[in-house]
Amino acid sequence: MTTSTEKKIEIISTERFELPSLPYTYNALEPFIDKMTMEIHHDKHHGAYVANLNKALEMVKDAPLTIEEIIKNSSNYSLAIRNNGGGHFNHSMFWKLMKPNGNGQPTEKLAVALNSSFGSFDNFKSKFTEAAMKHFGSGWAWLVVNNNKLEIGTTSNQDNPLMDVSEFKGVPICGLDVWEHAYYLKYQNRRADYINSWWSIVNWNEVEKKLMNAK
Ligand code: MN3
Repeated sequence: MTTSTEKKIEIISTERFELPSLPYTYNALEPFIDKMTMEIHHDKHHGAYVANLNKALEMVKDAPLTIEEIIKNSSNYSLAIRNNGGGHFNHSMFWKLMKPNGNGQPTEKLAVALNSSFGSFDNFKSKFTEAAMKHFGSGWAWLVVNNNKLEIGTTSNQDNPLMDVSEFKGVPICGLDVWEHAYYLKYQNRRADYINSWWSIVNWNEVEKKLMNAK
């Protein structure tokens, strides 16, 4: 017990944050998201957020050990920590929010919550799609729990609704990366086609799990 605790602290203090592995292979989300996009997005983009976050944290004395603490208190930190910490947090969540061979339908408890907030699953999808389409430039579209209600909104760059600096707030239970790096190789400028494809690979079990945890 003591040994494993010591070991854990040692790992955190020397390496801070690590790039998590994808929960599936690079080509698992094809044809909706192609292998090369996943390789570059995960290894290069997410990899760079982790490396740059660790570098920026070297300057911080007594930085928190969890990414959640850093995100929630982002006003205390530099812009580099806000951007790269957000990048690490958002992408770690994003990979798990997708899965191969999804059936496109929400799980039971989630469907009830979506129906009660948005009238129907289709209405939720069209409102979320609209928010993701209308977001200008780089950022994320989110489904959040805020004061026990489900809400849709967006953030710019790598901001997250949990950040104290974010205008749109809540506990995110689903999120879509609308940076061009997420879709440009396959979809070029066609963000609408990317969003439409993404609905086929949403991991609704994960969204429901996050909904239950947020309550
Ligand atoms: Mn991205």
